[in-house]
Amino acid sequence: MPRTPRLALTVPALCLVAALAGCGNSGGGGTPTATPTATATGAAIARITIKDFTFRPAALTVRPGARVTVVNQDDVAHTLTATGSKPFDTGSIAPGRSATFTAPAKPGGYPYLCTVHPNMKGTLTVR
Ligand SMILES: [Cu+2]
Repeated sequence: MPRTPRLALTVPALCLVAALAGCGNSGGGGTPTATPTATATGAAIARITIKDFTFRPAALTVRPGARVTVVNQDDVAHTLTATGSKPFDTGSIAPGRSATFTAPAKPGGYPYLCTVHPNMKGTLTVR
């Protein structure tokens, strides 16, 4: 069969590529595309990682109303809960999962802790 149209091969190949791209988007809720930075001053997305019962970084400065993603890399659940009137609180974050909260609009220092392990502490600074 010398006359097999080439299209028959290229079209399914394109479909496969599209399927793979879609798959990467919805697969397992894994890694955000944001580059990890220790301090996120002025950045739209800030990030705090919990590992070995420690908030990293323990002190982070963000803009008012910034979105802060908290990633739990431990094998137990943690929370990131502001003290006092709780202007932010992720609730329980399961092992290997992440949560996002919105930083307060009012500039200042906001101490927080893990309600499960109150010895875990950190401070979010808004300015
Ligand atoms: Cu904890």
